[in-house]
This record gives sequence, C-alpha cells and structure tokens, in this order.
Amino acid sequence: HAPALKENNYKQISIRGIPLLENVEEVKKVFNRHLHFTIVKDRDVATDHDYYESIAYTVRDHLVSRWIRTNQYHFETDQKRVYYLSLEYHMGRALSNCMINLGIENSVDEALYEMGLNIEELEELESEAALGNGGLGRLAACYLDSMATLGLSAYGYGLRYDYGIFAQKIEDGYQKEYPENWLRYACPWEISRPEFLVPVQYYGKVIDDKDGKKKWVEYITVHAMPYDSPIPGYNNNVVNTLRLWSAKASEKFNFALFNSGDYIRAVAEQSSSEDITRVLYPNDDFDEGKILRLKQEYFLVSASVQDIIARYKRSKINLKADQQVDFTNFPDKAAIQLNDTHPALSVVELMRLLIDVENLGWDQAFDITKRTIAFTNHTLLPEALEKWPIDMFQKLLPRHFQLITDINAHHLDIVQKKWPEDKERMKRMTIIDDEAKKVNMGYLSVVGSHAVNGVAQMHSDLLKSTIMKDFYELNPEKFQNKTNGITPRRWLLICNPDLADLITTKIGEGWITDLAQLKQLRDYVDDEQFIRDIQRVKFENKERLSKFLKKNFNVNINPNSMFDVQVKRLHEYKRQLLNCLRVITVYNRIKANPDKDVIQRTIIFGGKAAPGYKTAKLIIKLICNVARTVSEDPVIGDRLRVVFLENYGVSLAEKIIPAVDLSEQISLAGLEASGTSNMKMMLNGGLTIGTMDGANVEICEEVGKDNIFTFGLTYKEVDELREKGYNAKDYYEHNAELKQAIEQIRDGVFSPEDPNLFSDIVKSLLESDEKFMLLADYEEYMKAHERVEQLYKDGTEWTKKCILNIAAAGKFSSDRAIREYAKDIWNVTPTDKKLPSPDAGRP
Ligand code: 73E
Repeated sequence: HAPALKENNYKQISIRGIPLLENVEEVKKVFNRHLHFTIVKDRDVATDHDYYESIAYTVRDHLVSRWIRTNQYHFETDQKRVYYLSLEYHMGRALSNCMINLGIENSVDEALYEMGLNIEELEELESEAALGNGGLGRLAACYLDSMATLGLSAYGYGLRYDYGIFAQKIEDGYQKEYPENWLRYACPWEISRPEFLVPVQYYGKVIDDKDGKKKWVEYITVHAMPYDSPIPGYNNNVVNTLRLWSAKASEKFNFALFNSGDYIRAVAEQSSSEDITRVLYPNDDFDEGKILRLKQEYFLVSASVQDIIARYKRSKINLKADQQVDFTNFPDKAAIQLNDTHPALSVVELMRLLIDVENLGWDQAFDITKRTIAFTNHTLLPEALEKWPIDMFQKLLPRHFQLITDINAHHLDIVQKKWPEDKERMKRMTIIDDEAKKVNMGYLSVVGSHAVNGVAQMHSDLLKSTIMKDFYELNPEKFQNKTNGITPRRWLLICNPDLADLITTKIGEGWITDLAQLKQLRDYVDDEQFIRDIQRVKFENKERLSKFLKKNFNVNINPNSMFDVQVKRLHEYKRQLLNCLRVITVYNRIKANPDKDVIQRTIIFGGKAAPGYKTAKLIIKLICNVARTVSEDPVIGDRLRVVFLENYGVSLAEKIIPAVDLSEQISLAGLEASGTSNMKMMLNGGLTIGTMDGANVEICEEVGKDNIFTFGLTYKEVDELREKGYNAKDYYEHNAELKQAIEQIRDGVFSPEDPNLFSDIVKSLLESDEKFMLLADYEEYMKAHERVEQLYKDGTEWTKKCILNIAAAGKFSSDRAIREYAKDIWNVTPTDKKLPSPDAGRP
C-alpha cells in the first residue's frame, strides 16, 4: 500500500545508513501509541498536525533517557558547568535536528513512509521557536548545539517569550508585522518545571538592617517558571538543557486586593506581571531603552543566577557541607557567559546574592563574580550600546544601583591609582555617568568579568582601539577574539543532505564533527566527475527552492539563472540599498543594450526590518517596487529577476542557503561585527562578494583572494575618508550610471503612482554625512560584479571555486569556536567520548 514516491521525497533516497527493520517496526508502534494515548485521536479524525505531534513525541521518547542520564552523569562527575545567558535563542525547528543527532532519521523516514505519511510535509507543520532577531540569537542556538556535541556540561538560559519575532508579510511592497503565536499548539519539546519556580523581585527600597547589612524591602515579586528543552549532541548520547523562564504572577502580588475582597480584580490583574515575558523586542543592533526590556533582562538574570547558585549548593562538592556553603570554589564549578550586555545585570545579581543572601564579604564576592563571568560583545554601533537612565534603573532595582555604585567606586579607584593625573580618563571610564544620567552596561560587563571577546578578529581589534580603548589599556589581559561559527549539523548535514552525502562519499563522515577535514576536498578540485556532481547538487537545490517558492509564495524564479542572494536583517549599515542601486544599474544596462549577451540573474533579497525602523521599511518598499518594474518590463525577459522573500528566518534560510550561487556581504567596513550568513553560504558552496568587514576578512584569508570577490573601502580608508570628509555628491556627479539610478528613484520611475515616495532615501544618499558611504563603494561594487559575471560564464572554473570555498569553510564551525571558548575562557575540556547508551546501567 506504499504511496508513489513524491518528487520532494528526496531524503527517502539518502544513502546515509540503511534503516534497521526492527527499529522501523518499533517507531510505528510508538507512533500509534502516541496518537492514541497522548493526542487522543484515531486515524479517522487525526489531522496532519496530530501526525506531526505523534512523531515529535515518538522522537522525544528517544531523547528522554539520554537526557536524564546526562543530568545524572553531570551530577556524578561534577565537572565545571558552563552557563550561556542570552535574551535570544533563534532555535528553528527541532524535529529533524533531533532525529539527525540521535541517528534515527532513516528509521523514522521509513516508518512514516510505510504508513503513507511524508516526513518532510510533517516537518513543515512544526512552528519554529523564533525567539531571536538575527545573528546574535542564531549564534546562541549554534553554540548550544556545539556545546552538547563537545560533551560540555552546558546550560542555556533564556526567556520563553509567548511571541517570538513577528511574522513578516509583504503587502503591496510594504512590510506588515503579525504576531506569531508559536505556542498555539502545545510545544512537544518543552517540559515545564513548576516545582522549581524562582521568585524575582522589583521596586521597593533598601534599608539598613540592625546587623549593619543592607536589606531590600517592600519589593514586589514575580515568579519565574522554568521550561526545559532538550539539546542533543551529535551522535554522543548527550542531551543538554535549554531552560527558558516564563513570568507567573505571584499570589502575593495582589495581596491587598485579595484581602479587600476584590477577588475577581486581583486575579485579573495578575496578567500584568505576566507581561514580562510576553514578547521579544524586535530590534536587532538597536536599544530602545524601554523599562519593560530592563524588566526582562533582570528577570532572566535573577532567575538564572539563583538557579545556578542553587545547583552549586546541591552539587557534589557541597554534599558534606551542612549549614554554611563554601563559595571559594564557585568559579571552578561555574562559568557564566554573557551574550552581549543584555544579561549584564548578572554581575550585580551575583554580587547581591553572595553578599546579602550568602553573607560573603564585598571583596570576596567581587573576586568570585569576576572569575565566574565573561562577556561577549557583538557590536560597535553606538545606537545598540545599552545605557539605562539612572532614575529608571534606581527605581526598578534599588539594591542593584547601590552595588553598581560600589563597583564603580572600586573601579575608578584603580583607574586613579594607575593614572593619578588623568581626570578626563576617569570621566570617560565611569560606569555611572552623572552628566548623561546613564548606567553604561558595556563598561559594567567589562569591569565585572575576567574575559571580554569580540566575534571576529577585526571586530575584536576594533573593540580594543575604539569603544573599549581605555579598558583595554587598564586590563589588556582580559581582551580576546573568538571568531563566530555555525553548526555544520543544521547548516550542511540537515539543510543540504545531497551535498553532505556527496562530501561523505569522498572524504568520509568525519567532517560532521571536525569540519577542518573539509580541506581534503581540495584533492578533488580537478576531478571532472566531482565537479559535475557538485553542479548537479547545486542545480537540484535551486530547483527545489524554485518549486517551494512557487508553491508557497507564487513566486516564479528560473533555476538556470545565477542565484545572487542577500538575506539578513534589514539595516542601513548592511547596505541592501547599495545592492538595490546595483540592480537598477544592471536593469539600465540591459535596457540600453538589449542585444548584448549577459548571464541570467535572479537577485534574491530577504530580511525583516524592526517595526519602528522607517528607513529600513522604505528600503523594502523600494526593492519590491524595483522588482515589480523589472518583471513588468518586456525587454528584460528572463535575464533579470528580482524578488523579495517574505518572512526570512531559520526555516526559510535552510531552504535558501543550499541554493545560493553568490553571497552578498556588503556592509560598510567596520560595522558588521562578524556576520554568520557569510559562513553558511560559503559552507554550501556559494561564492562571496563582499567588503573587508567582520568575518569576511577571515573568509578571504581561508579561501585565498582569488576565490572571493572583495571590493570597497577598507576600515582604515573609511576612517580616513570620514576624517577628510565624505562627499556623496562627488561620486554622484562623476559616475553617470550611479547618477542615472538615483535620478530614476528621485523621478518616480519605480513609483509612478507616487513619484515622491522615495525622496527621503534620495535625500539621505546625497547627504555629505551619510553614515554608510554607499556611493563611495558603488563603482568598485559594480566592477566586482563584472568579475563575477566573467567567471560564471565558465561553469567549470566557477564550480572549482565553489569546491575551494567548501574546502576552506572548516574554520567557521561553531565546534571550533566553542573549543576556543572552552580553553581560553571557561577552562573546561571538550570530549569526543560518547556517554554510555541509555540502556547501559546508571553512571
Ligand atoms: O555581525 C553580527 C554578528 O554576526 C552582529 O551584528 C550581531 O551579532 C552577530 C553574532 O555575533 C548583533 N546583534 C546585536 N548586536 N550584534 C543585537 C543588539 C541588540 C539587540 C539585538 C541584537
């Protein structure tokens, strides 16, 4: 009764592993049991979503004993634990990731197939956990995967937002935001733990207690409810935990109302404190400074640090301790990593708990705090650096403000001793700026940690020479680089199974956990069959994406054209507008020279703009209008196609990345701290066109400058040009094609129904202080694209460079990044040993 093989059933015919038949029978049995006992449906009334849930529970069953065993093992060995604190986790879907990491994918595929169900269709029904904005949140997710794969005793801590990043719709070319209720169906992956509820306090005041201690009183309490999700390592029987906190009103919160008999109102008003974890702030690289955000940050920090201390107290090291727990060894048992300054309050919360609750002295508490905490900075953009108004901060967290004041005094004392005469330096370095009336969370993070790192070499260097210069001079030993990475499991093995198979047939499967092995592919760069196979796989991926876009968005693209892709958050510094000017120029060239032989291009854009970011939203509209003009122009035909894809996120990225020919990484040098889509596209055989910014610099180093298209001002040149005075008009006047493109936007060629629609864009492009210097890089960008075109005409030469790019992508594995954090910051040791399988005895 097996159904005919559907054309998108491609994972079915994967060569990876032949399913064991007894497992297949077992999977079917468990699936049916869950449909019956967990979902409570029979096959006459079950929906596709019910089938998805049944299979999700079936897969989860395979995780459970490994998960419990991992916890037991971590308790038994009591190795140092790593705690990753982040306001964002952009996890994406869990089902295929769990199956692959557990090695049960083929059995599950086969079982479903035999039951007439299609695993890929069911996978699409999982709503993704999109609790992040862009690179920072996705990095946290990749790092959890690597920490589990490297056998670290690691925990992620975050917030369980009811609403993650909004769903983006493009309506008439405009971005519209819709709430994404990812918890509408219960999430099969999370387990709530009401027994571990943690109280979090806000407001109130601080009084001097009888025994000379500070006491925080009259606060209000909100409870943090933990929800745990499994984080399986790859093929090593490790399952770590991501613990996300959800706000629960405390009954005491409305005590007065309850007592006054206004029971209904008291219960109804509980919801306001539960708003703390209602929604993720949808800004990337931008700080809005809202009090609700400060409440969120403290909520994560307080609940997590209390949990960490509680686990330390329960740990082996303290088994024999009766009353007083000894905190001397705390930094040898816990490392806390701050994902940017968003959880920076950890510094003060750990101080508060050690001093006020655990009765340690100030100096010892500060020493322990610094040795425990480390800080990763992700951006130099001034508008993203968190600075809280003193008034707001002091009112919400009075005890923490006192402690920051103490830390600041201690810190400035050290500065003064080192530079006794340097008043200006003291002013620059203060954590609490009394003039601006702000608390600087970046400075607090540096002062409160033993290690500070940037996310690519260039960014780490700039940190030391710009925003953290004074702090680098004070403590050079703290500053490090940890170049970002991506997990090769999700970003190659899972999203591009055919390429993964092809690589495996050549070099074996060691690359999955040791990505540097990809360099062996260099041996096949002249192998004609291999070149053809790589071309075939890329083409099939492009076909698959084309069909998906046709089916889901009614977008038509031609898989025979070059896929030229810029997908990332919309931000002026990323310069999607520069790409748009280039598109307009390509369009004009075809129009001016319709008989010239040019390669066919599909230029793909995608990405969300922050809902309040007017300029970014107008750029989306411009791109959409240019796309419309191009597609309606009969002269253009199939030579140029421009599309803006709706709702770019992890799941859509998994479909786009394998199909990329050309990766657009064109930020103004010095502004993109690292970038990670550049790494994903490289790993999947895309060639990069990019500026010397962020991790592009290291991509260029790894692959060699002949195998990448670099262009544009270097950071140093940007600096010099800014110094000398950037003059947009010069570039505009001296380049006829650039002038034409801007004039067309100005004259309403792309918006005949409202010719002035884009006047703000035109105006800002021509301003002499235009921050992103778009026009300065235009000409070189066009020339770089001509080199791209030249190479693309020679399919074999192009593909050889694709192979060299894949072969050189090893450095950009998150496993490499996590090994470096483990060695240089956390002082823990990765292992490639497997934990005993779950049917072995208790550790
Ligand atoms: O360059 C990226 C980097 O690859 C950087 O812009 C991004 O982090 C990525 C991972 O390291 C980033 N996001 C934020 N800051 N840097 C940010 C800031 C405030 C809110 C949300 C995200």
